[in-house]
Amino acid sequence: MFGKILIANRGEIALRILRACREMGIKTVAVHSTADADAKYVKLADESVCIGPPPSRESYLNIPAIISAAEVTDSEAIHPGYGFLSENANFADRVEKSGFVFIGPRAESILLMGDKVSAKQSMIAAGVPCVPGSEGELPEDPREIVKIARKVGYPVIIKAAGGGGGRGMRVVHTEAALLNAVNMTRNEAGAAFNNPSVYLEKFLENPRHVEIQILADQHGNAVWLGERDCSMQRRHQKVIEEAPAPNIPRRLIERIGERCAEACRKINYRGAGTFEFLYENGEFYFIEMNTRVQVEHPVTEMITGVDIVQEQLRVAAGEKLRFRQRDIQFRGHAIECRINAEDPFKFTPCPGLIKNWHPPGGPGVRVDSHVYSGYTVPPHYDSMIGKVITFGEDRAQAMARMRQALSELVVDGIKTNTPLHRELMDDARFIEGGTSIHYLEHKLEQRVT
Ligand code: MV4
Repeated sequence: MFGKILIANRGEIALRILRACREMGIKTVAVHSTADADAKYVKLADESVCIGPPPSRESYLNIPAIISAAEVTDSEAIHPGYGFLSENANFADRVEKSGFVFIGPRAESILLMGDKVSAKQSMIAAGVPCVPGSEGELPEDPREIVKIARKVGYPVIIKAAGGGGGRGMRVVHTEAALLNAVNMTRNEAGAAFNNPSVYLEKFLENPRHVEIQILADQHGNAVWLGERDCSMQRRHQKVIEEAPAPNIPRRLIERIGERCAEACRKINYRGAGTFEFLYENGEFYFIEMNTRVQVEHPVTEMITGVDIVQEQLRVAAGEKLRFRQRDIQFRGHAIECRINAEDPFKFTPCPGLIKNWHPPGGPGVRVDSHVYSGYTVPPHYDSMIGKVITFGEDRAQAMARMRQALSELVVDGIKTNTPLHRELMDDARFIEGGTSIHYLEHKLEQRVT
């Protein structure tokens, strides 16, 4: 196992990685911008290095500064967390070429999944069900494009190969609008991702977002750790996640999970990863794969007992997975509420001084947060200040514990989205379970403020 690693991230995930290291006896190096000099995880780390001024571009995205920090501290490996450089194949490559281990997949896996056309092609080849559409990128010939769309049937969606996470997409309802939409998406994709390649899919009108967590080692072993329902979202930002996904037949999930694990073996994947699916009318359709640890990984940890960050460290160090699929047992239900420093009605960011922070506690309650009373949320980064996760023997108990946890949570001095979470825990449709990706946005439109 590594003796010392560098954590190339900030906020709650930096603290989460630090905790995993401490438990395993691994020394930690925190890197931080000048805005984060007083952060809790910086003080808790064995060493720290300032890597630049507040803007991410000059600090948390500054590849030479991060690699230099690893060199001067004699770190053996770099954990990228989520966001920032976590899915940057060039970073992974430069880390490894500089003699450090990148705690994540090989650069070529990041590249393969970063291009949504090659990702989808590799999943079709591996037997993972995908949304029907153009097999590969759309051709230049307009008549061919019209033919493909007719065969798929309207509505269709045009997506940029270099996009993902909701960027570079356009829904098309009629043949009259098709070619113009393809051209516009191509132009935007060329400018935004430096890659004009686009593909076409059947547009699913009211799906749920259900994803499968996997873990793979460097010895050809891969397991799936169940699914998460992340349908409660606004503008592609997840708000609540839960595991397992309510009201989906177990046999179906098991079949899909096995396919994902098998796909990992086929592409020689290493590390933690997430297969994103749309789920509609009893069918799963693969859309994208994420090659990083995700914000919502704790709900999977709660129902499996697996520490995903520790397993990332173990497989990166070359160890074999310590469990087989049959050793993975799912128990109970977990829900995560993302706590953001934002206006609960207008969703504008609200950085500033937290005068009082009282996190909840008690049985089945986990809080992953780096903040404390007297902490100032800087304006330069993501507004998420922490996550409240509850576990219960069943969904009703997890929700009851979340209601209690949210009623105990105090964040004084700044606005947060806690009132929205309290409202959602009493929402009849959410309580029923299985709301679609559009539910929250529709609900917010109707909300009188
Ligand atoms: C779709 C779709 C409907 N049909 N693809 C948005 C983010 C990106 N990961 C894929 N996205 C979508 N792809 C087809 N063929 C609807 C969405 C989508 C969405 C997906 C997951 C979570 C939230 C979403 C919000 C709007 C649209």
